[in-house]
Amino acid sequence: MGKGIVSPGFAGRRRAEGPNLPPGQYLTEDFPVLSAGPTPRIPLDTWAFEVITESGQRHRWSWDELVALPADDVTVDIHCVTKWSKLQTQWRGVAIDTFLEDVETAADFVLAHSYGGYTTNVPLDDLLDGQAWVAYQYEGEPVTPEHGGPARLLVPHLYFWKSAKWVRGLQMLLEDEPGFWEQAGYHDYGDPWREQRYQGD
Ligand SMILES: Nc1nc2c(c(=O)[nH]1)N[C@H]1C(S)=C(S)[C@@H](COP(=O)(O)O)O[C@H]1N2
Ligand SMILES: [Mo]
Repeated sequence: MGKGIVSPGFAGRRRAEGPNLPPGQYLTEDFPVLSAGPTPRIPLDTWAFEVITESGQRHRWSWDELVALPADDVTVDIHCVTKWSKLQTQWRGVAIDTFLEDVETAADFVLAHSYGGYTTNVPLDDLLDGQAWVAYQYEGEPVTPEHGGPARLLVPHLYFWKSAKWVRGLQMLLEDEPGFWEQAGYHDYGDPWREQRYQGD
């Protein structure tokens, strides 16, 4: 993602457009909140994350099981389709690879589901090999409800609408199925570096 090209001493708020900024994006230091509906509040004792295969098998993790899994601390740039980008955000979360270790699937596609009903689709390959996480800490603190806590999907190499807040599960699919924004005309894949904002881009 071009990290390290800009020297640390130059990483201040006045950094101009550069190799870290996809086309059409501007930098922001704030962390805007973008939610299509009300913020769900999910108590940790009822929270769960599920992987559901195309044959209907369910794999489930409670909150305590989630936080007991090996976690990664990652620093990533995030890019919203409304054109803000935020560089070097820090998260702690569990790689999607970890949840899929014992899951048998022939699926090529995933539909992520959130508490509250939001959905978004991502090719399975884009969630593997340390490219995506279920993130539960942001900058060393629990992810706030507005930003998707208790836990959100983090898929930083795609536009940020793919990073489902309040994630509750991943549904494995043999055929691609558009999610909430994709049905509304946003791009099926959403690569910020190719500026895939809308269908047809
Ligand atoms: N469940 C859910 N996840 C969501 C959204 C949403 O409305 N609901 N908005 C998406 C969009 S468009 C963006 S840009 C990011 C915003 O995350 P933030 O509010 O933490 O900045 O969340 C994404 N994930
Ligand atoms: Mo967004």
